[in-house]
Amino acid sequence: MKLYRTSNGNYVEQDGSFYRVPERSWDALITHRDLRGYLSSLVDAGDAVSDFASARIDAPIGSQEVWAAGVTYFRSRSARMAEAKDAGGGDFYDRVYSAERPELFFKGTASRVAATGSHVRIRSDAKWSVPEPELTLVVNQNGRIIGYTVGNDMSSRDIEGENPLYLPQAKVYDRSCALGPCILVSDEPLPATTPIHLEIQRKGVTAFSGATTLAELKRKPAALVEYLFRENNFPSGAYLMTGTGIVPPDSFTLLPDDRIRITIDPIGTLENEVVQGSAVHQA
Ligand code: DO4
Ligand code: MG
Repeated sequence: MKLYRTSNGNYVEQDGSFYRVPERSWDALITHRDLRGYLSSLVDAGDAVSDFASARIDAPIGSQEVWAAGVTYFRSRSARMAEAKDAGGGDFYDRVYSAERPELFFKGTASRVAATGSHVRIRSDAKWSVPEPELTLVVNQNGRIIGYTVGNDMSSRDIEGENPLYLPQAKVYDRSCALGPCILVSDEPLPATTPIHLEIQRKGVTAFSGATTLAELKRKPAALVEYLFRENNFPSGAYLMTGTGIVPPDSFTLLPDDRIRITIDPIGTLENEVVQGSAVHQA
């Protein structure tokens, strides 16, 4: 079952049919004591609607904070070590990859998050920008994973590589995060075979494509959530991006008008166009 937040309100989708969700508060849905049961009852009532197609899909987020885990794939560890070598920071990434405590950082709130079909941004003071395609956990107020969405942790690699202490500037800025298109509502862990695909189109041609699977994710999603909820309360729940396993070659940087497509099969495709500068602040 997939849950969508749209300009017409919330919908649940099952097997290609859409049903209206009377509960309009996204926070109330994420903190519902039995979200799956509630949505199933709407599907079972059988009142499919046809107006979903005319709605704009919004980012599936309310007042939740978005956090991110880093260096959870070997590919990410190697890329960060290389980019931070001159700054003497390479060793940190190696150490955090194998440490018991994961790297977790704050990524943003709804105002910085782009929906599918809207724009993500690259910084004007960055020369080396990449998307990071990441399975994103939807976690309720009790620390229980209730679903999954597709995430893009936009990153400025030159700023991050110059000094690891610049990480918040490399990672957190307007439209530096995209989530969507929906939440796959499920209490079950996703299989290790779950594929994650990234494709970047430039002027209609594929400029980069890559893939990984959850088998390459070094840490268990539940263990990442356990660390996030240590000493932190999230009364409306939280989103936790699980890190990237796909890093384009060092010669690659995003450019304005590039189209980024991230697909995680049981969830869907998150698609965004890239802009630079302040022209598009909120679409
Ligand atoms: O340590 C820097 C960020 C790592 C990250 O965002 C990732 O591995 O996905
Ligand atoms: Mg990342």
